[in-house]
Amino acid sequence: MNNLFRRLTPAVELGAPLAASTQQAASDPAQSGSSVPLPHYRSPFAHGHQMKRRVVLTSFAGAFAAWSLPTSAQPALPPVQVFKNANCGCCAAWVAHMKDAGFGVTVVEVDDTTVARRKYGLPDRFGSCHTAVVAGYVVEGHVPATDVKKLLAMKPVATGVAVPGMPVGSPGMEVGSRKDPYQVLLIDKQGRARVFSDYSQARSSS
Ligand SMILES: [Cu+2]
Repeated sequence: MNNLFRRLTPAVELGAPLAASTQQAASDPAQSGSSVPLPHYRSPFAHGHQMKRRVVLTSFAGAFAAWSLPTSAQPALPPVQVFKNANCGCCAAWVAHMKDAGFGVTVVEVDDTTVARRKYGLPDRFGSCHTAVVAGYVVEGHVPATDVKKLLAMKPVATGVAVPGMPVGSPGMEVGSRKDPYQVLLIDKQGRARVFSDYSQARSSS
């Protein structure tokens, strides 16, 4: 974003029209930072705040155009590989939850997810119904996508995160409005756990 912003600035200073500057960014992957074409974009500032100066207007337009790229074009989310049993319904629901959150998910159907869990070094006591791998981390069980994004942002030295068991109300384990308390655990390389996110405020209504 900063690079794009900086690269657009010279054109702004030369007084390049807004449309030309924006199209240039769109047609040049190196400028836009992506091979996906930018959608036609109109800055809300053009109408909302009636900024007089083209310099400001064009700079914001460039920044917002890059920011408003489709999710698939954003470099932030690495692919997720999920090991699950073909008959696991709540696993499929969690996969859908991750896709809804913008992750690209590859599913590997296996008879026993324990094999993958052990292969990637997550102790069985933190086990759940499916094991996922993303950016070198294990994501075990019904971990909310927001916590996976938090993990990817924090980049801790760890094996991964886990929601042991299958708590009702966690993503993919919805049963009506019932929400049982649970915690997302961060598992370090020695197999020790600490609380990564606490959903114990959740209340069971049944
Ligand atoms: Cu499950």
